[in-house]
Amino acid sequence: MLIKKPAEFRYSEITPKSDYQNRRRFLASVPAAMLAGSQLFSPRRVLAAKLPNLVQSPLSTTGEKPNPYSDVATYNNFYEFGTNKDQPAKLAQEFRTNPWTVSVEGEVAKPRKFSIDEIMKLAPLEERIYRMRCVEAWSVVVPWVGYSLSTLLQQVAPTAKAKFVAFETYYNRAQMPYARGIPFPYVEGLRLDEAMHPLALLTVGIYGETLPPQNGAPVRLVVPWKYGFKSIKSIIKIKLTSSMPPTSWNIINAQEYGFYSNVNPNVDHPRWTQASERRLGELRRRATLMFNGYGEQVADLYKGMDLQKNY
Ligand SMILES: Nc1nc2c(c(=O)[nH]1)N[C@H]1C(S)=C(S)[C@@H](COP(=O)(O)O)O[C@H]1N2
Ligand SMILES: [Mo]
Repeated sequence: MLIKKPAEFRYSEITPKSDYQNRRRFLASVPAAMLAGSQLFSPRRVLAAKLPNLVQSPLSTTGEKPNPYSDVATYNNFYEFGTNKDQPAKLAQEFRTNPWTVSVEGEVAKPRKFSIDEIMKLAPLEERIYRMRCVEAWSVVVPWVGYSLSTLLQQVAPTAKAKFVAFETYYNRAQMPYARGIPFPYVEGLRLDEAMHPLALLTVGIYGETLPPQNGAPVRLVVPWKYGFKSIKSIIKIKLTSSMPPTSWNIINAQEYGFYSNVNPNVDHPRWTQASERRLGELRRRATLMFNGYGEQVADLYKGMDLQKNY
């Protein structure tokens, strides 16, 4: 059998789909003699490559049809690569996501740096179909690939002092010359019990492939019951803390973006309604669901809290 087992899978060795396609196109146009000894084709970037041995997760949202790949990979918020939705798909293509290390540190007994290969191998990769609802009132359904963030956090043994989890995105002006609009690096945070909830997904792929750069390669968070901005991309640091960490959108405008940012049709954004949304590819607006439809699983996390105040 030629099928690679997960244990042999190397993020650093997979052939990027686009390199492969470019190579075929290029090879067809160049005389063979010119290619001898050429280093042109050693894959230095990973744009998207097939992930082996995916497990279908029972935590998928049932009955929802995923949007086409093109919706998910061309309509993005990733301010490191421009503030317009169509910019990341164009401007993130040279983003180097290999080698990549995620440091997990802070209030933990066993702080540790994980290479991206270690992250990919830590647990069986699951396909989970989740809704994502942006604070800007558009939504999308995506077959994400990953495993529960709790699996990673358990590896480092959080101490009794750990109450929150702070996340940080890689930032390098040289690679991100179009970064605009918000302070960088991008930071986000969750309460520890939110981060440990099985629905919080440490995400390494979409549609059975590695994440394309514009969707937050090589590793991002997806927190399906919160507005999209909580789902931080291209993570390099995860720090467990005793106090509530700062979050990028809250730093810029605390009136409009709170720490919790749970999807809530009853609490409007000061400048627009959160009661409805537009699913990419649809014309008629849909009613937005409390906790984005994940209330049965997550409402207990917020028992007794005033969600008008803790928005
Ligand atoms: N580092 C970083 N992460 C980010 C953002 C960003 O600008 N930078 N945008 C957020 C917002 S506002 C949304 S809606 C989602 C979009 O994820 P998607 O492009 O995969 O749909 O990413 C979130 N994560
Ligand atoms: Mo968003």
